[in-house]
Amino acid sequence: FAWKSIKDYQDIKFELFEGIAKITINRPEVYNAFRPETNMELIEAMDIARERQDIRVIVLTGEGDKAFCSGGDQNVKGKGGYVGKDGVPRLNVLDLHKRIRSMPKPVIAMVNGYAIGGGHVLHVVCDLTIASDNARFGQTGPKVGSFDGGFGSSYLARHVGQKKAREIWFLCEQYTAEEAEKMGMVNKVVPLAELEATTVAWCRTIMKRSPMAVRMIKRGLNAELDGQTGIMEMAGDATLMFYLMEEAQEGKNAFLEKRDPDFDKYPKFP
Ligand code: 1HA
Repeated sequence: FAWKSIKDYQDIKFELFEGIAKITINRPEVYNAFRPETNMELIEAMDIARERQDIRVIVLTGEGDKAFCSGGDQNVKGKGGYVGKDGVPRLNVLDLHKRIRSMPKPVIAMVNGYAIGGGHVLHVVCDLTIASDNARFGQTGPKVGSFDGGFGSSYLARHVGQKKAREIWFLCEQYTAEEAEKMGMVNKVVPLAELEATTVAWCRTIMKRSPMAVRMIKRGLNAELDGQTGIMEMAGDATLMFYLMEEAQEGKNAFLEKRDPDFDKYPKFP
């Protein structure tokens, strides 16, 4: 596939092909572990992908054939978070989770190897996961002095059930791609050589569907778990659709024309 760079970064690659944005964590020497700068770049790329009209689907992956992402970079873990070049400790991968969750376009994890710790949470947060047969999945928090009680546990439990989620977190074992698929946290497993082609094929199918319908389904599925924030995001999209109706335009036009709005002419659906 003829991926074209959208923007150059230090820790990630950000590329486009057809309507697909591919974001690749590019730190293979640490199995694509993230440091604060990595997350800042990922967040910026997600924001650009959200805005751009020529992007319909986002694919998140890791460089090489060893790892998707191995979580927070243990070399820079300090007191209070992962320490960036500015000396400030941060847990800013949580801001990335929020971006993926709120993204009005599907985000697909293309898992090409280890998805471990905070790297496992990243695939959990994505809308879909397509994995290569060499991929391995697992949490490590309670083994290495961390935990993610946010989406990394509650949303995981929605995928695999409460008992399995507790097993994954309490034992910190690794699971094969096949086991992860059986558990319901992976959509499809393919040989590594077919991973990208399969992912692009899935993206192409999604891009044939109605973007607004896909967006509203994502909002609806999120809302159940995301409380007030989930309802707010779904309501925001309802407002967006209302603004597309003549009835909403009439309210604004009447205000600008200093007259009473005439809403009687619009249909009242039963
Ligand atoms: O829990 C959170 C958060 C919670 C709340 C809010 C924010 C959070 C943000 C982050 C996190 C976390 O991510 S905690 C979990 C951190 N990650 C880990 O515990 C995974 C550590 N890595 C491993 O367990 C293993 O490396 C592995 C299962 C992925 C692969 O094992 P393998 O095949 O035996 O390879 P290994 O030799 O261990 O790793 C290859 C190279 O990659 C090593 O470097 P080298 O000795 O060749 O120079 C290894 O040090 C490096 N590497 C792997 N993972 C990391 C790493 N370097 C830094 N950080 C890593 N996470």
